[in-house]
Amino acid sequence: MAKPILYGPGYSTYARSARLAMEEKGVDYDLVEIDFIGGGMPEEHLARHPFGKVPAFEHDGLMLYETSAIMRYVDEAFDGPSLQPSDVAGRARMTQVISVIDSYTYPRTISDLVIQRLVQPMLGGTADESIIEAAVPEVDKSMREFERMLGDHEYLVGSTLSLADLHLAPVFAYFVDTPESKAILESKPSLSAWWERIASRDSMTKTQPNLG
Ligand SMILES: N[C@@H](CCC(=O)N[C@@H](CS)C(=O)NCC(=O)O)C(=O)O
Repeated sequence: MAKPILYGPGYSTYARSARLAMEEKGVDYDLVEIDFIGGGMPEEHLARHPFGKVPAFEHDGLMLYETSAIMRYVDEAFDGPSLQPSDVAGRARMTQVISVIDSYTYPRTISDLVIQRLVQPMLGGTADESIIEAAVPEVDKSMREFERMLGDHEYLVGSTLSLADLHLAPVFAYFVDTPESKAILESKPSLSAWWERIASRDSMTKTQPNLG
């Protein structure tokens, strides 16, 4: 089977989720770095992703974009441990968590909090505190929901690692670097324990972004 190619920068949370799926499956892949900070999305990448986002994926003549589609393809097309629950309810829960992350968690945690608190200062700008102030209660709402979903389980969907955990992990990796995460996580022991469990996986070490 041909080696898959992932197009996306090492610093992208969505690209990292797709890479985590490949690492967890033991799939050998090539990463083609697409840098969009500063100069915007390179023109040639729009042929792979008409909406101008990363990542995009290529395998055996198949071109795909949208991270959840890429991750499911990776899980189903390659050997290795299954990353989706075997029962219908479990798969529905996994889809629910992924949709929550895409619709509510990523926009407030990354697009608002992380961009303002971590990225703006890195680029020489100043954080817009009003954006952060508005985002924090919404970030907390996502995190409360993950805490509830985890309950006494080790992973977001029961006792086995799934694509839901891999979808959230890269978002979390940036979130915990914000000072706001401390107060939010203080009251969430299951989520804090989940993060320690996930952060120590080899797949996370291998996909650690190099932020210079
Ligand atoms: N729905 C897309 C979202 C991907 C996405 O938002 N990627 C971010 C990077 S993590 C991006 O491309 N940002 C560039 C931009 O918005 O200009 C997916 O699931 O793959």
